Amino acid sequence: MKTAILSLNGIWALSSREAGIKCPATVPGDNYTALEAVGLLPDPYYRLNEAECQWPVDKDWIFSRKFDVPCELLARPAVILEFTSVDTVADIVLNGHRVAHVENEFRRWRLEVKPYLKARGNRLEVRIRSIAGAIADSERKYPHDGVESFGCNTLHQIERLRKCQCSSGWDWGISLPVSGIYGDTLLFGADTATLEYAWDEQRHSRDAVRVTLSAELRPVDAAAAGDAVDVAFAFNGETKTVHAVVPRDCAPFTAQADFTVRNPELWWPNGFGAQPLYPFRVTAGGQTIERKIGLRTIEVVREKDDEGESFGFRVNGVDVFAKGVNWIPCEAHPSRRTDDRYAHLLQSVVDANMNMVRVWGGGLYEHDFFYDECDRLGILVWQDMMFACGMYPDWREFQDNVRAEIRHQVKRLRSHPSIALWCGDNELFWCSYLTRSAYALCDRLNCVEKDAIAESDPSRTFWPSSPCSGDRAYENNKDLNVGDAHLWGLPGGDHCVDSYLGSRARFISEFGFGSLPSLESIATFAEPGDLNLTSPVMENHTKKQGAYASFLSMISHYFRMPETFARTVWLSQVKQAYALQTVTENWHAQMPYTRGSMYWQLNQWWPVSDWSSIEHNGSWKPSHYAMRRVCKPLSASLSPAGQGKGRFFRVVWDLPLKLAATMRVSVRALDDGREVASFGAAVKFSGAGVKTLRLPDFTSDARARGGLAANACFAYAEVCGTDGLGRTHTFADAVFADLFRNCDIPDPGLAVSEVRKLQDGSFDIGVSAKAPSFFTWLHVADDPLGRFDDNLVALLPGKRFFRYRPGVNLTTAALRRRLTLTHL
Ligand code: BMA
Repeated sequence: MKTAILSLNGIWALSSREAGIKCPATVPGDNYTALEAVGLLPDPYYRLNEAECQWPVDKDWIFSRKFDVPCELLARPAVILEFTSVDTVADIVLNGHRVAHVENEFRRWRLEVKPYLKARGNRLEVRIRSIAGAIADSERKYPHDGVESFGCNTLHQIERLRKCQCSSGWDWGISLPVSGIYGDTLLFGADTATLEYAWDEQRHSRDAVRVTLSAELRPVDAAAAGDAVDVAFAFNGETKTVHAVVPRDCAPFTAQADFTVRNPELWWPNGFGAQPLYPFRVTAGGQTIERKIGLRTIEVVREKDDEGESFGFRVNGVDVFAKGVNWIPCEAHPSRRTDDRYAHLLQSVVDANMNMVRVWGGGLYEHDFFYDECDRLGILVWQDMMFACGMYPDWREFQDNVRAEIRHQVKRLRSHPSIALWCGDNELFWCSYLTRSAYALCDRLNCVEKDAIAESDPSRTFWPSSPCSGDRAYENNKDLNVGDAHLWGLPGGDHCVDSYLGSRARFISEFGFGSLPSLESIATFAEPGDLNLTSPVMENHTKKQGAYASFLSMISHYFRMPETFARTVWLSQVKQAYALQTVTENWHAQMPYTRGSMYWQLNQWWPVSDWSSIEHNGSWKPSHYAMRRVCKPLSASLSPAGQGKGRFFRVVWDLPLKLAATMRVSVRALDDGREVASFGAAVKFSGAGVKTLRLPDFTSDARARGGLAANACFAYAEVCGTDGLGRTHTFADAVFADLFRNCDIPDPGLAVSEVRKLQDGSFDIGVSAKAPSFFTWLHVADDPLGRFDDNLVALLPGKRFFRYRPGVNLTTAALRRRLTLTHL
């Protein structure tokens, strides 16, 4: 917030001389959204339209507008023109004067423009160089070898531009190479200095936290040297004013004030406690920054042991198993990255009992709202710097640009309690074919990042790359006993999960299994005639070569071949859920050797077949419900068929509390669910841990199956426990003794027995089953934001209630009409 602010958001004009185009454009916004709105581009997501939407990449674009300036603003000693983000290479021209040349979507631009302003009829132009042209300009200027893409984006050498790297396509992404102006654009007045950033540092002792608040100021011009600025810090009921003096060299300077919070209420990750936030405000020269901080310590713990070195997060002294997911930008059109979308996706993370997201390096340093929500919800953030899967330049100008970008982003974000770690990039060093010179190139960039981060936020760990093994040890990233790991391409991993169950790593920051989007999502981009996996439209809506073949391979390994397109779609989602759940359970049960697992990926950039657990329209895929189950604080798993190590029942408890639980496994007949054998035990935890119990192996031992054939039974495992705070935790799931496809699974005769609308608008839905039902899937048509309390579950014969919270207003009759039940 700044006094005497003039917002320049709103309707601008967008033009391209070469293309002979002039149309309105909303700022903040992008050229694609503007061109689509006036019919100059078709909907790029529909059928094969993507190919017709590539021409804007060759055009220069001008965003322009007129404005008047109120006299009180013009009367200030300095008037600053601020752009939160300009994408990407552009000249900023005010009343015919070029006031800046900018080359980085991830930097904020603050330009002193008072000399060029007048009271009425100002004209501001942002002349954005075509993306292809900007890359070509750079190639002419720096014709170095070395810059390279590892095959993910369609624009050759987009690595030369500091722009969202996936904007020209990824192995899940449409190529939508936008240009635009994002975030707020405004003018504000300043006297001596601008207030640039504000952050906190904390020192925790037994009953108190000492909080040092800092503000960074930048003198408006050289004449300000020696001038004084009063900087007021308001925090925790106190205000302290610091009289700061502009240094002689007129460099940016810092003012600080100390506070003590007694009996602090600590901030915890989701599941471990509450997220109290303490607001603070810094005011200087009529400018204000407001933040909310959380009081907590966070460490990345790396301790040598017999097998290598541990890797995990410790918050307020408590080890937190990271149950997380990777985040990509939530929409290809920057204009559609709305707060509602962020809120829904991040709420879905905590509703699925997760506590960490990784902001992946091929996308964006996210909007402020994203981090505010993570703070509020207790989601730890693994924050990559925005470099992914490529070889980046190392010439001086590029390095300086990167240094300024990182300083800005880290100082912008460092007061967020949710941010757990800064990471240098995504997979720059991972590719085994890196040559020595390429390696050295990456290393030089990494050193620039490391220094810029150390200087901007010494309080957090800098992790060089994901994956890697530590400081300048990125080359060692194949050693799973050290650092973080991306577990892709395990032998046979597209076919079944067995190779995953035989592997382990300290911290799995990526692994994943793909699926098709739901039929409802497919209907947004395809016509009935396109509904075939190898149709051109369906092929265009997967960007990973061979994806459908691998889906079919895994489907046919576990399940009987689907006979319809609809069944293929659904089984692709079920196999994704099954694989994610089984693998996550397995890693989770290796705690504390393994200290975190983050699957690839939460969300979608457009409607596509990819690895996400939430669809583009916000609806939860079966896999999101499965993750919600396995990420509960108390979970259990039976080592699944195919592992060949006998039978283990593993109970995992995540919280630093006592827990007394009982487990029960019943072996039941597939045809009617009758119990033929059972095993039970009591388990006690004194804190987080894993208990492993050996059971008779019902896959190989017919007695343990009560004489039933392996393909005629299943095991139903249940755990119920009470924690030290008196709360009850439950978990239940079914496990087969044979592959699903080998079993004759009866028709469970599912029926909706009743639907009751509750006062708050949600519904209780009774579902009855005559025989056991597996992967029971409830779906309400045309309500993507609606949510069940549980889904994709095994049902024993009888009746079970599900709670549904609709995303739209529904009558009971409408709900009944729209509700469908599916099963294996
Ligand atoms: C990774 C990511 C992405 C990619 C994903 C799926 O390793 O870092 O670059 O989209 O796998 O292939």
